[in-house]
Amino acid sequence: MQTRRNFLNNTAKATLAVAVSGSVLNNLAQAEPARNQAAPLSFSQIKLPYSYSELEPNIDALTMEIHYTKHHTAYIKAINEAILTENISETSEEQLLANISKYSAKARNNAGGAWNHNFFWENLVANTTEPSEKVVQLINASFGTIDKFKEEFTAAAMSRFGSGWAWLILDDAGKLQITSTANQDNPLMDVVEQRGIPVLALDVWEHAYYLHYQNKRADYIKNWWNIVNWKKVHERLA
Ligand code: MN3
Repeated sequence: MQTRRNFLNNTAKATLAVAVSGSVLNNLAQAEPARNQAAPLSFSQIKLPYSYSELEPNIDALTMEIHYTKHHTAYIKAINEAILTENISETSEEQLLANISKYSAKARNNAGGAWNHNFFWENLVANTTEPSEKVVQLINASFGTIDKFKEEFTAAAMSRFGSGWAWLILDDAGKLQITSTANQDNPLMDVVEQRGIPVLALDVWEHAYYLHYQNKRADYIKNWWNIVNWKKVHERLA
């Protein structure tokens, strides 16, 4: 049973959340219905919408299998541990990310790792298709042409030093922008320079490509365009 103090704490948090709900990010964080306060937030791994080998030759089967069953699984396990040991009471994954500065490095790294990979798996498909008219219009409005966008996104992914991610995000003004983050940070977190709603992401950690591409990150990125799920980008912008 909820104590009166907990109830007041939760009410205060809810009031605060409403007070700062001006931005689209906060609206997103509140989109999920409130969870039962007794059940802590728990991350889970999505089922891959393709087999490990289906993205070949662009991403090899062994890389996919290790990436999904070892790396991603470990992030999920660690964030769920951190939620329990740190008594994290955020009510959705997005809300946790939006408040991540309040928690430990373990929570930050693993909440990011858990969320980012689910997001990344969904934006891959065995054979890419042309982006929809709506996606093309939005990309053209921000970058001029699709080719120019690909060039700029590739440059962001190439210039991310060490481990991290490149992102296409929707900013508060409804405009698409390219950004990149270090480690497992993402644009939903309150610790990053450029925040926004992610619509496409590329994992440029070496574990995402090293077996097949070794040091050739440029080749990995070039081939990754062959497996971009533009339908998912369209859905995320809808
Ligand atoms: Mn990864």
